[in-house]
Amino acid sequence: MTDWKPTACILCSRNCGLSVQTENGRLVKIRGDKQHPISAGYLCQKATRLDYYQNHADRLSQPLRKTADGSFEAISWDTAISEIASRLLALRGTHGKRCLAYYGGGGQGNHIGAMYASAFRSTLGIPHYYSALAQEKTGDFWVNGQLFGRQTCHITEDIEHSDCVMFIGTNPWQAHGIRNARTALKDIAKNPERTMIVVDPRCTKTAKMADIHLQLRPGTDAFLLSAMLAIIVRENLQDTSFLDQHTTGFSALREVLMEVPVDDYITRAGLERDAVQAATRRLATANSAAVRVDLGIQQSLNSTLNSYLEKLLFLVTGNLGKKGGNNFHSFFIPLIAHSEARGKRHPLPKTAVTGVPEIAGLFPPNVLPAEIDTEHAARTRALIVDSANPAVSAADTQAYRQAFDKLELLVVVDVAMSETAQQAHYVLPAASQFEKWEATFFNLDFPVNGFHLRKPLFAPLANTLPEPEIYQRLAIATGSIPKTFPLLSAAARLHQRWPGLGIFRNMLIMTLALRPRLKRALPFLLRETLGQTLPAGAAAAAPFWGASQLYVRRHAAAVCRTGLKGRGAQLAERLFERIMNDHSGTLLSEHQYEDTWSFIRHADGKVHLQIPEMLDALQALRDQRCDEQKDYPLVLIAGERRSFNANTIFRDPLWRKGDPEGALRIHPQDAALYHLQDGASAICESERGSLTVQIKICDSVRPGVVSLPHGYGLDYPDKNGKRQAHGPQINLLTDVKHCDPISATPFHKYVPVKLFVNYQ
Ligand SMILES: Nc1nc2c(c(=O)[nH]1)N[C@H]1C(S)=C(S)[C@@H](COP(=O)(O)OP(=O)(O)OC[C@H]3O[C@@H](n4cnc5c(=O)[nH]c(N)nc54)[C@H](O)[C@@H]3O)O[C@H]1N2
Ligand SMILES: Nc1nc2c(c(=O)[nH]1)N[C@H]1C(S)=C(S)[C@@H](COP(=O)(O)OP(=O)(O)OC[C@H]3O[C@@H](n4cnc5c(=O)[nH]c(N)nc54)[C@H](O)[C@@H]3O)O[C@H]1N2
Ligand code: SF4
Ligand SMILES: [Mo]
Repeated sequence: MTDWKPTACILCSRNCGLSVQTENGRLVKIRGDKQHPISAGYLCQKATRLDYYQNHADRLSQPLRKTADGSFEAISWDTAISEIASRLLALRGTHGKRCLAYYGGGGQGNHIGAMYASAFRSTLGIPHYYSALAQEKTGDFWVNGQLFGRQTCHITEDIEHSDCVMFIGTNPWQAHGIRNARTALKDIAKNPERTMIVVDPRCTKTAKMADIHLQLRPGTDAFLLSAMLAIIVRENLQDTSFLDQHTTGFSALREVLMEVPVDDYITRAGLERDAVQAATRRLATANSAAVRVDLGIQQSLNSTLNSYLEKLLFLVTGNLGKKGGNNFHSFFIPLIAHSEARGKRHPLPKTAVTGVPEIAGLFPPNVLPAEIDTEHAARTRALIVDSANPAVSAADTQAYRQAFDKLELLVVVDVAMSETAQQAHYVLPAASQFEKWEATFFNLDFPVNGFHLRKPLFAPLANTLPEPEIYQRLAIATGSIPKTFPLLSAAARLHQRWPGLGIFRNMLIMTLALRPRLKRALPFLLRETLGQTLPAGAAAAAPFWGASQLYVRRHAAAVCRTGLKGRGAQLAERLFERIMNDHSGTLLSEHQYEDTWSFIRHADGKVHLQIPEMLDALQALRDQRCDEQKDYPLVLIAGERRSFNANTIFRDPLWRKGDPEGALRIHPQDAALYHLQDGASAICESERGSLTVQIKICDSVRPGVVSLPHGYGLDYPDKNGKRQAHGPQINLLTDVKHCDPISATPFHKYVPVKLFVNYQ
């Protein structure tokens, strides 16, 4: 047994700080790290079983190459890198770079590698970047771009200080997503002065704690939210002085809202007027209110419109830019970009075959199969997948499987033999997140934001490499970057002796001015130069030196409020030093609420409420029918977060303490209607496919609604090495075509299905 060591949980975007004891390569004791600047000792039940991620029978321990008979053979790293590089170059040479694509880029806790993958993409010229984020949040990012001027203007919620919190389509008790969720929820629930409103078709643990639970029909949020906004303007509950001072376009919006048939929409949502009115008045009259949303509206019908309407709720009521309201936050490393056309020479990037536009620098997984599985000359022929398992986690498993078979080159970088890896031509084994320097870029907090650079707990499993090394080798082998940077390396050594003189910084500025193309290779360049002067093995963290310089340029006053002194480059050096030395994580910045306005990127500094596409969509709601489909009378919520699921991060089914089958939840009324007993096996069928499920009767779902967890259905070798799947692989039921018209995000939370007894 060793001392307690700091690290972080890698299972959700909160990345709580952990304090762990290790023994013989195992995580044996895990508790919350009180020193962590954001989570301060918090953790949930999933984190204590992290050793099932670190140690299991499916870990990869050598590079693999697919043979002619479909099996894998072990090869050396040198062979793997040089063969992959030459195949990428050959495909690019014959078909142009448009045939290249990349999917993934960091899961819930491993984003250092993503920075290097991004540099690899831009130096080699891979134009298509697909990400799970474009399976959930691109509608939201698109709306942010319209409202606030850039798709990178990202909103957070000051839940802890809020008098009234509205959760729409999210279950923070299970899914978290907000700081120390369970503590925050309990605090609201026990304080009679504070109100919690929950909008969810299921009576979740969060909904049970709410003052008002609006248990709407799935997929009808656009009706409910527009009815609430219409009540606000009809009852004159809007914050007029806020709207005058900070927004444009309210009168056009108001006109459309005045036309909303409130009672009809509330009925369509399956709700009562009194409850909706009470919730609306409470939200609009609270001293402070914050709206927090997630997949329940982002992966359901009208998802981009939903993202517009939920933001209008806090905008029209004047709850942006104040304590207890919604605010923008800083990014230490930007997770997303802003996609727009810049003149004729730089049109908005689109996918080569389906012509779907990029949003926030990302393309949607829902179109990838169509980009590959076609005879189109510009089709995708080579794909690199890293830290993702789209063969099961993207919509439409069948379409994905078939498309992957058509690829001329599929390379998977993973720690485990995922379903996607099983289809690959090359599998590259990465060191796990506890075997390398790592960090998360989900630093989305405001007013106080933090960053946690984690030291490895273990040596890498033999023959695995951290991603920065993998991408640097690939970049060198494809001739995309130089092997060494002698002048900058010399400057880095001088910087190590005299950090105050700015020698490295000045040399870097000069080098980039002379060779601007090297900007694309910046992470590689910093790792190879400054990185070599950092404490043992921490070279991959060198880009955070550059990030500190940029962060300080924009947020100096907020950085100083965390206790650091100095200005400009000197302050940046101190921030970087603190990041390198505080192994439990460190504060980045402490903003003031009024700083929110400086994040808006429209030239007039205002929020532009009038978005023509959204006002059209709002008006078109009137004619939208949400009737039941006769052949598939139930709505399946495909992808619930439960106590023991965590995306596809755990492969060993033993990690689950309960719910081994990932049961389908169904209301007693529906169970009786379809003759289904508790615990029985049933067939769940959609237009796209079918699955065997286990029935769990419970009254937490609305009648007509059933629910399955995501992250199940992964195969895992049994004692004899035979692979067996565990639980439902829900994306066998979803269809790539079933998605939002603007962002192409899937409707995972609205899958029409039927159920019948499984007699087998
Ligand atoms: N335990 C656990 N936690 C996780 C994860 C995990 O796998 N397991 N994954 C992480 C990830 S990647 C993400 S993105 C987040 C997601 O976090 P959440 O979005 O909070 O989680 P979900 O359970 O997918 O969906 C939230 C709620 O939406 C409701 N819902 C379904 N349909 C509708 C609808 O039509 N309208 C409304 N208003 N609500 C609806 C569901 O009943 C559910 O309670 O969770 C993160 N945290
Ligand atoms: N039907 C339905 N589908 C869904 C959802 C849903 O609610 N319903 N939710 C969606 C959402 S919100 C998300 S975020 C996605 C998540 O799905 P994915 O984007 O596929 O992400 P993960 O499941 O987190 O992928 C994890 C992969 O990363 C690997 N990995 C772990 N650590 C490392 C590492 O250090 N390096 C590398 N290279 N690999 C590593 C794991 O072994 C695993 O194969 O699923 C989506 N799919
Ligand atoms: S809240 Fe998320 S990051 Fe924190 S312990 Fe639970 S799963 Fe891990
Ligand atoms: Mo997600």
